[in-house]
Amino acid sequence: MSSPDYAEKIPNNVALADDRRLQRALESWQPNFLTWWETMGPTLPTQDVYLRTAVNVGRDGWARFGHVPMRDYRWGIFLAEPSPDRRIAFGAHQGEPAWQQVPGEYRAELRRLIVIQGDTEPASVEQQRNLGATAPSLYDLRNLFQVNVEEGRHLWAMVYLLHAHFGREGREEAEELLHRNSGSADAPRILGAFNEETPDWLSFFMFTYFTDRDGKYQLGTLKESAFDPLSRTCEFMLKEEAHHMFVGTTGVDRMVERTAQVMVEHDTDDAAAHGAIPLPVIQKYLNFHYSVSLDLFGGETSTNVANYYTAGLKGRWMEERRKDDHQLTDDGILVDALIDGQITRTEVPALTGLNTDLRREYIADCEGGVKRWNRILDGAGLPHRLALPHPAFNRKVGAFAGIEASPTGEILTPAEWHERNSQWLPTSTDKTFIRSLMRPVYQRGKIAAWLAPPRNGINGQPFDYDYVHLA
Ligand code: BYC
Repeated sequence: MSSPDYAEKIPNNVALADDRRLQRALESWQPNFLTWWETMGPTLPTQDVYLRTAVNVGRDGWARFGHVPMRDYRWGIFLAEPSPDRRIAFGAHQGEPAWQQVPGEYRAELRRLIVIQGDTEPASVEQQRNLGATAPSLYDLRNLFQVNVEEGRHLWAMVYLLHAHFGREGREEAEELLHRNSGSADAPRILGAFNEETPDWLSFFMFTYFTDRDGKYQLGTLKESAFDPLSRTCEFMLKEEAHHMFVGTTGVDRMVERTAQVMVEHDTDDAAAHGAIPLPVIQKYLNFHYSVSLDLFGGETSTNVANYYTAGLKGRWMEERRKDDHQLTDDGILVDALIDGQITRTEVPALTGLNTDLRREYIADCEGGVKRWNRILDGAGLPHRLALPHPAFNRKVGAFAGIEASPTGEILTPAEWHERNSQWLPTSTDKTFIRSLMRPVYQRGKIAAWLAPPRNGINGQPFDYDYVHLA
Protein backbone atom coordinates (compact mmCIF):
# COMPACT_ATOMS: atom_id res chain seq x y z
CA MET A 1 0.00 0.00 0.00
CA SER A 2 1.33 3.46 -0.84
CA SER A 3 0.95 6.54 1.32
CA PRO A 4 -1.52 9.12 0.06
CA ASP A 5 -0.21 11.49 -2.54
CA TYR A 6 -1.71 14.96 -2.42
CA ALA A 7 0.22 16.11 -5.47
CA GLU A 8 -2.04 13.80 -7.44
CA LYS A 9 -5.31 15.04 -8.90
CA ILE A 10 -7.05 12.29 -6.96
CA PRO A 11 -5.49 11.73 -3.52
CA ASN A 12 -5.33 8.00 -2.88
CA ASN A 13 -3.59 5.19 -1.08
CA VAL A 14 -4.16 2.64 -3.83
CA ALA A 15 -1.07 3.48 -5.93
CA LEU A 16 -3.24 4.97 -8.64
CA ALA A 17 -0.18 6.45 -10.38
CA ASP A 18 1.01 2.91 -11.13
CA ASP A 19 -2.11 2.11 -13.12
CA ARG A 20 -2.34 4.73 -15.84
CA ARG A 21 -5.49 3.34 -17.44
CA LEU A 22 -7.42 3.35 -14.21
CA GLN A 23 -6.05 6.77 -13.31
CA ARG A 24 -7.16 8.19 -16.67
CA ALA A 25 -10.61 6.61 -16.33
CA LEU A 26 -11.10 8.10 -12.87
CA GLU A 27 -9.70 11.45 -13.96
CA SER A 28 -12.26 11.53 -16.73
CA TRP A 29 -15.06 10.78 -14.25
CA GLN A 30 -13.80 13.53 -11.90
CA PRO A 31 -15.11 16.54 -13.91
CA ASN A 32 -18.52 14.85 -14.14
CA PHE A 33 -18.49 14.42 -10.38
CA LEU A 34 -17.60 18.11 -9.92
CA THR A 35 -20.38 19.16 -12.31
CA TRP A 36 -22.78 16.99 -10.33
CA TRP A 37 -21.53 18.57 -7.06
CA GLU A 38 -22.01 22.07 -8.50
CA THR A 39 -25.51 21.37 -9.84
CA MET A 40 -26.90 18.91 -7.27
CA GLY A 41 -24.79 19.59 -4.18
CA PRO A 42 -25.14 22.27 -1.49
CA THR A 43 -26.86 25.41 -2.78
CA LEU A 44 -25.72 27.93 -0.14
CA PRO A 45 -22.76 29.95 -1.49
CA THR A 46 -19.76 29.84 0.82
CA GLN A 47 -16.16 31.02 0.71
CA ASP A 48 -14.85 28.24 2.85
CA VAL A 49 -15.82 25.75 5.54
CA TYR A 50 -13.90 24.26 8.48
CA LEU A 51 -13.78 20.68 7.23
CA ARG A 52 -12.18 17.40 8.07
CA THR A 53 -10.40 15.82 5.12
CA ALA A 54 -9.34 12.19 5.13
CA VAL A 55 -5.61 12.14 4.47
CA ASN A 56 -4.49 8.77 5.67
CA VAL A 57 -5.82 5.57 7.14
CA GLY A 58 -3.34 4.68 9.87
CA ARG A 59 -3.66 4.74 13.62
CA ASP A 60 -1.69 7.96 14.12
CA GLY A 61 -4.37 10.16 12.67
CA TRP A 62 -6.28 9.96 9.47
CA ALA A 63 -7.85 13.38 9.13
CA ARG A 64 -6.80 16.98 8.91
CA PHE A 65 -8.99 19.97 9.76
CA GLY A 66 -8.92 23.37 8.13
CA HIS A 67 -10.93 26.00 6.26
CA VAL A 68 -11.34 24.93 2.64
CA PRO A 69 -13.47 26.16 -0.25
CA MET A 70 -15.85 23.26 -0.74
CA ARG A 71 -15.23 22.95 -4.46
CA ASP A 72 -11.55 22.38 -3.67
CA TYR A 73 -12.27 19.63 -1.15
CA ARG A 74 -9.88 16.73 -1.81
CA TRP A 75 -12.16 13.79 -2.40
CA GLY A 76 -9.77 10.88 -2.20
CA ILE A 77 -9.72 7.11 -2.47
CA PHE A 78 -8.76 5.44 0.79
CA LEU A 79 -8.91 1.81 1.72
CA ALA A 80 -8.21 0.65 5.27
CA GLU A 81 -4.86 -1.05 5.69
CA PRO A 82 -4.86 -4.65 4.47
CA SER A 83 -4.75 -7.49 6.96
CA PRO A 84 -2.09 -9.86 5.71
CA ASP A 85 -3.44 -13.31 5.02
CA ARG A 86 -7.06 -12.29 5.56
CA ARG A 87 -9.37 -15.30 5.22
CA ILE A 88 -13.04 -15.49 4.30
CA ALA A 89 -14.99 -15.75 7.53
CA PHE A 90 -18.28 -17.30 6.38
CA GLY A 91 -20.23 -19.04 3.65
CA ALA A 92 -19.21 -21.63 1.11
CA HIS A 93 -15.68 -20.22 0.79
CA GLN A 94 -15.00 -19.96 4.52
CA GLY A 95 -11.30 -20.32 5.31
CA GLU A 96 -10.11 -19.54 1.77
CA PRO A 97 -7.95 -16.44 1.20
CA ALA A 98 -9.97 -13.25 0.71
CA TRP A 99 -10.31 -12.27 -2.95
CA GLN A 100 -8.28 -9.43 -4.38
CA GLN A 101 -10.15 -9.74 -7.69
CA VAL A 102 -13.83 -10.31 -8.39
CA PRO A 103 -14.59 -13.96 -9.17
CA GLY A 104 -16.44 -14.18 -12.49
CA GLU A 105 -19.31 -16.19 -10.98
CA TYR A 106 -20.17 -13.39 -8.50
CA ARG A 107 -19.53 -10.42 -10.72
CA ALA A 108 -23.16 -9.44 -11.25
CA GLU A 109 -24.15 -9.72 -7.57
CA LEU A 110 -21.13 -7.81 -6.32
CA ARG A 111 -21.65 -5.07 -8.84
CA ARG A 112 -25.27 -4.79 -7.78
CA LEU A 113 -24.37 -4.47 -4.09
CA ILE A 114 -21.74 -1.83 -4.85
CA VAL A 115 -24.11 0.11 -7.10
CA ILE A 116 -26.88 0.09 -4.45
CA GLN A 117 -24.44 1.27 -1.80
CA GLY A 118 -22.97 3.88 -4.17
CA ASP A 119 -26.41 5.17 -5.15
CA THR A 120 -27.32 6.16 -1.59
CA GLU A 121 -24.29 8.41 -1.10
CA PRO A 122 -24.97 11.13 -3.71
CA ALA A 123 -28.69 10.69 -3.05
CA SER A 124 -28.30 11.98 0.49
CA VAL A 125 -26.32 15.01 -0.72
CA GLU A 126 -29.15 15.79 -3.14
CA GLN A 127 -31.74 15.39 -0.41
CA GLN A 128 -29.87 17.82 1.86
CA ARG A 129 -28.84 20.38 -0.71
CA ASN A 130 -31.08 23.24 0.41
CA LEU A 131 -30.60 22.89 4.16
CA GLY A 132 -27.78 25.45 4.30
CA ALA A 133 -30.34 28.20 3.68
CA THR A 134 -31.97 27.48 7.06
CA ALA A 135 -29.04 26.37 9.23
CA PRO A 136 -29.69 26.92 12.96
CA SER A 137 -26.04 27.88 13.61
CA LEU A 138 -22.65 28.02 11.89
CA TYR A 139 -21.67 24.93 13.88
CA ASP A 140 -24.61 22.99 12.44
CA LEU A 141 -23.98 24.38 8.98
CA ARG A 142 -20.43 23.11 9.14
CA ASN A 143 -21.62 19.67 10.23
CA LEU A 144 -24.07 19.54 7.35
CA PHE A 145 -21.31 20.30 4.86
CA GLN A 146 -19.00 17.80 6.54
CA VAL A 147 -21.59 15.10 6.09
CA ASN A 148 -22.13 16.18 2.47
CA VAL A 149 -18.47 16.13 1.43
CA GLU A 150 -17.96 12.75 3.08
CA GLU A 151 -20.99 11.26 1.35
CA GLY A 152 -19.30 12.57 -1.80
CA ARG A 153 -16.14 10.71 -0.80
CA HIS A 154 -18.16 7.56 -0.18
CA LEU A 155 -19.42 7.85 -3.74
CA TRP A 156 -15.78 8.04 -4.84
CA ALA A 157 -15.09 4.91 -2.81
CA MET A 158 -17.73 2.91 -4.70
CA VAL A 159 -16.79 4.44 -8.06
CA TYR A 160 -13.20 3.40 -7.49
CA LEU A 161 -14.33 -0.21 -7.03
CA LEU A 162 -16.53 -0.05 -10.13
CA HIS A 163 -13.73 1.40 -12.27
CA ALA A 164 -10.97 -0.79 -10.89
CA HIS A 165 -12.82 -4.11 -10.94
CA PHE A 166 -15.82 -4.08 -13.27
CA GLY A 167 -14.48 -2.88 -16.62
CA ARG A 168 -16.74 -1.08 -19.06
CA GLU A 169 -19.90 -2.05 -17.16
CA GLY A 170 -18.41 -0.57 -14.01
CA ARG A 171 -17.62 2.70 -15.78
CA GLU A 172 -21.17 2.86 -17.11
CA GLU A 173 -22.59 2.26 -13.65
CA ALA A 174 -20.35 5.06 -12.32
CA GLU A 175 -21.90 7.43 -14.84
CA GLU A 176 -25.39 6.29 -13.90
CA LEU A 177 -24.68 7.10 -10.26
CA LEU A 178 -24.46 10.75 -11.31
CA HIS A 179 -27.51 10.60 -13.58
CA ARG A 180 -30.09 9.15 -11.22
CA ASN A 181 -31.37 11.78 -8.82
CA SER A 182 -33.24 11.74 -5.53
CA GLY A 183 -36.97 12.14 -6.14
CA SER A 184 -36.60 12.23 -9.95
CA ALA A 185 -39.70 11.01 -11.81
CA ASP A 186 -37.65 9.52 -14.68
CA ALA A 187 -34.51 8.26 -12.93
CA PRO A 188 -35.02 8.06 -9.18
CA ARG A 189 -32.50 6.74 -6.66
CA ILE A 190 -32.73 2.98 -6.12
CA LEU A 191 -33.92 2.69 -2.49
CA GLY A 192 -37.13 4.25 -1.20
CA ALA A 193 -35.81 6.38 1.68
CA PHE A 194 -33.41 8.14 -0.68
CA ASN A 195 -36.22 9.60 -2.75
CA GLU A 196 -37.88 11.23 0.26
CA GLU A 197 -37.33 14.91 0.94
CA THR A 198 -35.09 16.24 3.69
CA PRO A 199 -36.61 19.72 3.67
CA ASP A 200 -35.86 20.87 7.23
CA TRP A 201 -33.40 20.30 10.06
CA LEU A 202 -35.74 18.14 12.11
CA SER A 203 -35.80 15.77 9.13
CA PHE A 204 -32.03 16.10 8.74
CA PHE A 205 -31.34 15.11 12.35
CA MET A 206 -33.79 12.19 12.09
CA PHE A 207 -32.24 11.15 8.77
CA THR A 208 -28.72 11.23 10.15
CA TYR A 209 -29.88 9.29 13.20
CA PHE A 210 -32.02 6.63 11.53
CA THR A 211 -31.00 6.42 7.88
CA ASP A 212 -27.26 6.92 8.32
CA ARG A 213 -27.53 4.18 10.92
CA ASP A 214 -28.80 1.80 8.23
CA GLY A 215 -25.62 2.82 6.43
CA LYS A 216 -23.58 1.81 9.46
CA TYR A 217 -25.16 -1.65 9.53
CA GLN A 218 -25.02 -2.26 5.77
CA LEU A 219 -21.39 -1.11 5.62
CA GLY A 220 -20.71 -3.37 8.61
CA THR A 221 -21.95 -6.39 6.62
CA LEU A 222 -20.01 -5.37 3.49
CA LYS A 223 -16.89 -4.95 5.61
CA GLU A 224 -17.10 -8.72 6.15
CA SER A 225 -17.10 -9.34 2.40
CA ALA A 226 -14.73 -11.90 0.88
CA PHE A 227 -13.96 -9.29 -1.78
CA ASP A 228 -11.13 -7.61 0.10
CA PRO A 229 -11.12 -4.18 -1.66
CA LEU A 230 -14.82 -3.79 -0.78
CA SER A 231 -14.17 -4.87 2.79
CA ARG A 232 -11.30 -2.41 3.23
CA THR A 233 -13.23 0.44 1.61
CA CYS A 234 -16.19 -0.08 3.92
CA GLU A 235 -13.99 -0.33 6.97
CA PHE A 236 -12.62 3.13 6.28
CA MET A 237 -16.04 4.57 5.40
CA LEU A 238 -17.32 3.45 8.79
CA LYS A 239 -14.81 5.77 10.45
CA GLU A 240 -16.31 8.77 8.70
CA GLU A 241 -19.84 7.47 9.20
CA ALA A 242 -19.46 7.71 12.98
CA HIS A 243 -19.51 11.50 12.79
CA HIS A 244 -22.66 11.47 10.67
CA MET A 245 -24.49 9.52 13.32
CA PHE A 246 -23.07 11.79 15.99
CA VAL A 247 -24.70 14.68 14.14
CA GLY A 248 -28.05 12.87 14.24
CA THR A 249 -27.82 11.65 17.82
CA THR A 250 -26.76 14.98 19.30
CA GLY A 251 -29.04 16.91 16.94
CA VAL A 252 -32.10 15.11 18.31
CA ASP A 253 -30.65 15.41 21.85
CA ARG A 254 -30.39 19.16 21.46
CA MET A 255 -33.89 19.51 20.03
CA VAL A 256 -35.40 17.46 22.85
CA GLU A 257 -33.32 19.39 25.40
CA ARG A 258 -34.56 22.74 24.09
CA THR A 259 -38.19 21.58 23.97
CA ALA A 260 -37.95 20.25 27.52
CA GLN A 261 -36.42 23.54 28.71
CA VAL A 262 -39.27 25.55 27.20
CA MET A 263 -41.92 23.19 28.59
CA VAL A 264 -40.49 23.44 32.09
CA GLU A 265 -39.83 27.17 31.97
CA HIS A 266 -43.37 27.95 30.83
CA ASP A 267 -45.02 25.02 32.54
CA THR A 268 -46.76 24.01 29.34
CA ASP A 269 -46.90 21.24 26.72
CA ASP A 270 -47.30 23.88 24.06
CA ALA A 271 -43.64 24.25 23.12
CA ALA A 272 -44.69 25.69 19.75
CA ALA A 273 -46.04 28.83 21.39
CA HIS A 274 -42.51 29.50 22.61
CA GLY A 275 -40.67 28.74 19.39
CA ALA A 276 -39.61 25.16 20.16
CA ILE A 277 -40.76 21.90 18.56
CA PRO A 278 -43.57 20.10 20.41
CA LEU A 279 -42.75 16.55 21.47
CA PRO A 280 -45.67 15.05 19.48
CA VAL A 281 -44.20 16.57 16.31
CA ILE A 282 -40.75 15.18 17.13
CA GLN A 283 -42.44 11.79 17.66
CA LYS A 284 -44.15 11.97 14.26
CA TYR A 285 -40.88 12.70 12.45
CA LEU A 286 -39.24 9.89 14.41
CA ASN A 287 -42.05 7.52 13.33
CA PHE A 288 -41.56 8.46 9.71
CA HIS A 289 -37.78 8.23 9.52
CA TYR A 290 -37.60 5.04 11.54
CA SER A 291 -40.21 3.24 9.44
CA VAL A 292 -38.72 4.21 6.06
CA SER A 293 -35.30 3.20 7.38
CA LEU A 294 -36.64 -0.24 8.43
CA ASP A 295 -37.64 -0.68 4.79
CA LEU A 296 -34.00 -0.27 3.75
CA PHE A 297 -33.20 -3.72 5.12
CA GLY A 298 -35.32 -5.46 2.44
CA GLY A 299 -37.82 -8.23 3.07
CA GLU A 300 -37.86 -10.32 6.29
CA THR A 301 -37.01 -13.27 4.08
CA SER A 302 -34.91 -12.91 0.97
CA THR A 303 -33.18 -15.34 -1.31
CA ASN A 304 -30.91 -12.49 -2.45
CA VAL A 305 -29.43 -12.17 1.02
CA ALA A 306 -29.09 -15.95 1.43
CA ASN A 307 -27.14 -16.07 -1.84
CA TYR A 308 -24.96 -13.11 -0.87
CA TYR A 309 -24.07 -14.79 2.40
CA THR A 310 -23.37 -18.24 0.98
CA ALA A 311 -21.21 -16.71 -1.74
CA GLY A 312 -19.26 -14.68 0.86
CA LEU A 313 -20.28 -11.30 -0.58
CA LYS A 314 -22.11 -9.89 2.44
CA GLY A 315 -21.72 -11.15 6.00
CA ARG A 316 -23.54 -10.50 9.25
CA TRP A 317 -23.02 -7.66 11.66
CA MET A 318 -19.95 -8.62 13.73
CA GLU A 319 -19.63 -11.89 11.81
CA GLU A 320 -16.45 -12.96 13.48
CA ARG A 321 -17.86 -12.55 16.98
CA ARG A 322 -20.78 -14.88 16.26
CA LYS A 323 -20.46 -18.25 17.91
CA ASP A 324 -21.78 -20.58 15.23
CA ASP A 325 -20.54 -22.38 12.14
CA HIS A 326 -20.76 -19.29 9.86
CA GLN A 327 -22.56 -21.48 7.32
CA LEU A 328 -26.07 -21.40 8.78
CA THR A 329 -27.30 -24.14 6.48
CA ASP A 330 -28.98 -26.06 9.32
CA ASP A 331 -30.18 -23.11 11.42
CA GLY A 332 -33.48 -21.32 11.67
CA ILE A 333 -34.58 -17.84 12.70
CA LEU A 334 -37.91 -16.40 13.80
CA VAL A 335 -38.97 -13.59 11.51
CA ASP A 336 -41.90 -11.16 11.58
CA ALA A 337 -44.76 -12.39 9.43
CA LEU A 338 -48.37 -11.76 8.61
CA ILE A 339 -50.30 -15.01 8.88
CA ASP A 340 -54.09 -15.19 8.50
CA GLY A 341 -54.16 -11.42 8.78
CA GLN A 342 -52.35 -11.45 12.14
CA ILE A 343 -48.95 -9.97 13.02
CA THR A 344 -46.89 -12.87 14.27
CA ARG A 345 -43.55 -14.62 13.87
CA THR A 346 -42.61 -17.66 11.89
CA GLU A 347 -39.50 -19.78 11.68
CA VAL A 348 -37.57 -19.74 8.40
CA PRO A 349 -34.09 -20.96 7.40
CA ALA A 350 -31.48 -18.68 8.98
CA LEU A 351 -29.97 -17.89 5.58
CA THR A 352 -33.14 -16.47 4.08
CA GLY A 353 -33.81 -14.60 7.33
CA LEU A 354 -30.56 -12.62 7.31
CA ASN A 355 -32.22 -9.27 6.55
CA THR A 356 -34.20 -9.82 9.75
CA ASP A 357 -31.02 -10.59 11.67
CA LEU A 358 -29.49 -7.28 10.58
CA ARG A 359 -32.68 -5.31 11.09
CA ARG A 360 -32.81 -6.65 14.66
CA GLU A 361 -29.31 -5.40 15.40
CA TYR A 362 -30.35 -2.05 13.98
CA ILE A 363 -33.55 -1.86 16.02
CA ALA A 364 -31.63 -2.57 19.24
CA ASP A 365 -29.24 0.25 18.37
CA CYS A 366 -32.13 2.66 17.64
CA GLU A 367 -33.61 1.86 21.03
CA GLY A 368 -30.45 3.35 22.50
CA GLY A 369 -31.31 6.72 20.96
CA VAL A 370 -34.82 6.71 22.34
CA LYS A 371 -33.45 5.83 25.78
CA ARG A 372 -31.07 8.79 25.76
CA TRP A 373 -33.77 11.23 24.60
CA ASN A 374 -36.09 9.94 27.32
CA ARG A 375 -33.31 10.43 29.86
CA ILE A 376 -33.20 14.09 28.82
CA LEU A 377 -36.97 14.37 29.39
CA ASP A 378 -36.67 12.56 32.68
CA GLY A 379 -33.78 14.79 33.76
CA ALA A 380 -35.96 17.83 33.07
CA GLY A 381 -38.63 16.33 35.37
CA LEU A 382 -41.09 15.69 32.53
CA PRO A 383 -43.28 12.55 32.38
CA HIS A 384 -43.44 12.56 28.54
CA ARG A 385 -41.63 9.84 26.61
CA LEU A 386 -40.64 9.15 23.00
CA ALA A 387 -40.92 5.63 21.57
CA LEU A 388 -40.04 3.62 18.48
CA PRO A 389 -43.18 2.62 16.59
CA HIS A 390 -44.00 -1.05 16.01
CA PRO A 391 -42.08 -2.60 13.06
CA ALA A 392 -45.38 -3.05 11.20
CA PHE A 393 -46.09 0.68 11.23
CA ASN A 394 -45.94 2.50 7.86
CA ARG A 395 -44.00 -0.20 6.04
CA LYS A 396 -43.69 -0.35 2.25
CA VAL A 397 -41.26 -3.29 2.02
CA GLY A 398 -41.51 -6.78 3.51
CA ALA A 399 -44.14 -8.75 5.42
CA PHE A 400 -46.13 -5.72 6.53
CA ALA A 401 -46.12 -3.84 3.24
CA GLY A 402 -49.69 -4.85 2.51
CA ILE A 403 -51.27 -3.77 5.80
CA GLU A 404 -51.68 -0.65 7.85
CA ALA A 405 -50.83 -0.76 11.53
CA SER A 406 -50.76 1.77 14.34
CA PRO A 407 -47.51 2.61 16.18
CA THR A 408 -48.52 0.08 18.84
CA GLY A 409 -48.98 -2.65 16.25
CA GLU A 410 -52.76 -2.72 16.04
CA ILE A 411 -53.90 -3.70 12.51
CA LEU A 412 -56.16 -1.06 10.98
CA THR A 413 -58.64 -1.05 8.14
CA PRO A 414 -57.80 1.36 5.30
CA ALA A 415 -60.56 3.65 6.58
CA GLU A 416 -59.15 3.66 10.13
CA TRP A 417 -55.67 4.33 8.81
CA HIS A 418 -56.97 7.18 6.69
CA GLU A 419 -58.73 8.68 9.66
CA ARG A 420 -55.92 8.30 12.17
CA ASN A 421 -52.55 8.48 10.40
CA SER A 422 -52.33 12.25 10.88
CA GLN A 423 -51.82 11.53 14.60
CA TRP A 424 -48.70 9.53 13.79
CA LEU A 425 -47.04 10.94 10.69
CA PRO A 426 -46.12 14.56 9.92
CA THR A 427 -49.06 16.38 8.35
CA SER A 428 -48.81 19.34 6.02
CA THR A 429 -49.66 21.55 9.03
CA ASP A 430 -46.76 20.06 11.00
CA LYS A 431 -44.42 20.53 8.06
CA THR A 432 -45.51 24.13 7.56
CA PHE A 433 -44.95 24.81 11.25
CA ILE A 434 -41.48 23.25 11.15
CA ARG A 435 -40.62 25.29 8.06
CA SER A 436 -41.73 28.44 9.86
CA LEU A 437 -39.08 27.75 12.53
CA MET A 438 -36.36 27.23 9.95
CA ARG A 439 -34.76 30.67 9.84
CA PRO A 440 -31.03 30.78 9.27
CA VAL A 441 -28.75 31.88 12.10
CA TYR A 442 -25.37 32.75 10.64
CA GLN A 443 -23.88 34.90 13.43
CA ARG A 444 -20.97 33.33 15.29
CA GLY A 445 -21.97 31.86 18.63
CA LYS A 446 -25.72 32.30 18.04
CA ILE A 447 -28.32 29.55 17.68
CA ALA A 448 -31.96 29.16 16.63
CA ALA A 449 -34.55 29.22 19.41
CA TRP A 450 -35.73 25.63 18.76
CA LEU A 451 -32.33 24.03 19.38
CA ALA A 452 -29.95 23.87 22.35
CA PRO A 453 -26.27 24.61 21.64
CA PRO A 454 -23.86 21.65 21.55
CA ARG A 455 -21.75 20.75 24.59
CA ASN A 456 -18.53 21.06 22.58
CA GLY A 457 -17.39 22.45 19.27
CA ILE A 458 -15.59 20.56 16.53
CA ASN A 459 -11.97 19.43 16.88
CA GLY A 460 -11.49 21.32 20.12
CA GLN A 461 -12.79 24.62 18.71
CA PRO A 462 -15.42 26.55 20.67
CA PHE A 463 -19.07 26.73 19.63
CA ASP A 464 -18.61 30.38 18.57
CA TYR A 465 -15.75 29.55 16.18
CA ASP A 466 -16.01 30.85 12.59
CA TYR A 467 -16.83 27.44 11.17
CA VAL A 468 -18.15 28.78 7.87
CA HIS A 469 -17.39 31.93 5.89
CA LEU A 470 -20.39 32.70 3.72
CA ALA A 471 -19.84 34.09 0.24
N1 BYC B 1 -36.53 0.42 -1.70
O1 BYC B 1 -34.88 -9.54 -1.65
P1 BYC B 1 -35.26 -8.28 -0.98
C1 BYC B 1 -26.25 4.29 3.42
C2 BYC B 1 -35.83 -4.35 -3.58
S1 BYC B 1 -27.65 3.33 3.52
C3 BYC B 1 -36.64 -0.04 -2.98
O2 BYC B 1 -35.96 -8.38 0.31
P2 BYC B 1 -32.51 -7.73 -0.57
C4 BYC B 1 -26.41 5.74 3.61
C5 BYC B 1 -34.62 -5.25 -3.67
O3 BYC B 1 -33.52 -4.55 -4.26
C6 BYC B 1 -27.09 1.67 3.14
N2 BYC B 1 -36.43 -1.32 -3.32
O4 BYC B 1 -33.99 -7.33 -0.85
C7 BYC B 1 -27.27 6.25 4.56
C8 BYC B 1 -35.12 -6.39 -4.46
O5 BYC B 1 -35.09 -6.06 -5.84
P3 BYC B 1 -35.00 -7.19 -6.98
C9 BYC B 1 -27.14 1.34 1.65
C10 BYC B 1 -36.08 -2.19 -2.35
O6 BYC B 1 -31.79 -7.73 -1.86
C11 BYC B 1 -27.45 7.62 4.69
C12 BYC B 1 -36.58 -6.52 -4.07
O7 BYC B 1 -36.92 -5.23 -3.53
N3 BYC B 1 -26.49 0.07 1.37
O8 BYC B 1 -25.19 3.80 3.21
O9 BYC B 1 -32.41 -8.92 0.30
C13 BYC B 1 -26.72 8.50 3.89
C14 BYC B 1 -36.79 -7.64 -3.09
O10 BYC B 1 -36.13 -7.32 -1.87
C15 BYC B 1 -35.94 -1.80 -1.03
C16 BYC B 1 -27.13 -1.09 1.17
O11 BYC B 1 -28.33 -1.16 1.17
C17 BYC B 1 -36.19 -0.43 -0.71
N4 BYC B 1 -36.08 0.04 0.55
O12 BYC B 1 -32.06 -6.51 0.35
C18 BYC B 1 -25.85 7.97 2.94
C19 BYC B 1 -26.26 -2.30 0.98
N5 BYC B 1 -35.60 -2.88 -0.30
O13 BYC B 1 -33.82 -8.07 -6.62
C20 BYC B 1 -25.67 6.61 2.82
C21 BYC B 1 -26.43 -2.97 -0.34
C22 BYC B 1 -35.53 -3.91 -1.14
O14 BYC B 1 -36.29 -7.91 -6.94
N6 BYC B 1 -27.80 -3.46 -0.58
N7 BYC B 1 -35.80 -3.51 -2.39
O15 BYC B 1 -34.77 -6.36 -8.23
C23 BYC B 1 -28.28 -4.61 -0.09
O16 BYC B 1 -27.63 -5.29 0.66
C24 BYC B 1 -29.66 -5.07 -0.50
O17 BYC B 1 -29.83 -4.75 -1.83
C25 BYC B 1 -30.81 -4.47 0.32
C26 BYC B 1 -32.11 -5.20 -0.07
C27 BYC B 1 -30.53 -4.66 1.80
C28 BYC B 1 -31.02 -3.01 0.03
